[in-house]
Amino acid sequence: MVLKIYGTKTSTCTQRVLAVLHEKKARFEFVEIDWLKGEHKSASHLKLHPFGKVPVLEDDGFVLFESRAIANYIARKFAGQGTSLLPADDDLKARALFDRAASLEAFYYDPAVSTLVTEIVFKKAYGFGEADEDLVAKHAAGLDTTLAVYEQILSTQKYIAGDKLTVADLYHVSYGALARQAGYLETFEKYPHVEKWFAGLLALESWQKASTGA
Ligand SMILES: N[C@@H](CCC(=O)N[C@@H](CS)C(=O)NCC(=O)O)C(=O)O
Repeated sequence: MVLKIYGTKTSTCTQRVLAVLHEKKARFEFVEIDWLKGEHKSASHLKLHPFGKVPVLEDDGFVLFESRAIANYIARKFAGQGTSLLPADDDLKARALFDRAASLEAFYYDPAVSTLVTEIVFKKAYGFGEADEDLVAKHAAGLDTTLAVYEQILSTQKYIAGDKLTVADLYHVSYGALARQAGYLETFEKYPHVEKWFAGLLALESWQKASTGA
């Protein structure tokens, strides 16, 4: 049975998972959840995702929510095809560097970019009022501090977890792409290694497909 993704193609978290599926050249069925109709809060969707969000993976009766966990599951399930995307299980140091990259994304990068995008893009798009300028300033500074550290890391390795593309790189793309459009392109461009890394991610065919819903 082909695995199923319940998601919204325009959502950042769904695009994170789609990029991994395309990078792994995995077959999947996509079930669009229409936010405008409130389908993510329907009784049937709440059975799959108790927070009423997207995305959700369903694989032969196994149900999983949280986009990064889904990304890792896909990378392991399709280990024999497409780009590897995870360090070898028996490589202690590569796994530690992968865990560090995943933590950097979750605890430093994502809070900054997701707040900036929510305040500047989503609030306007969904009519939720004005951006909170104090929050924007705080997270703009947080993004700059984070990318300054990334610059050091990326000056000695090609990707955020080492010299190979991993799911940890792909975790970054969807919110980063929107943050760049929302006025923070210069924050990336200020750091040449970061800019080279991120431009490379944006150019991946997997990301092109994920971001255009192809
Ligand atoms: N940490 C979760 C976040 C899930 C999430 O917030 N999804 C958003 C789309 S990116 C959503 O469904 N928002 C609708 C809502 O919260 O009502 C993940 O990575 O899957």
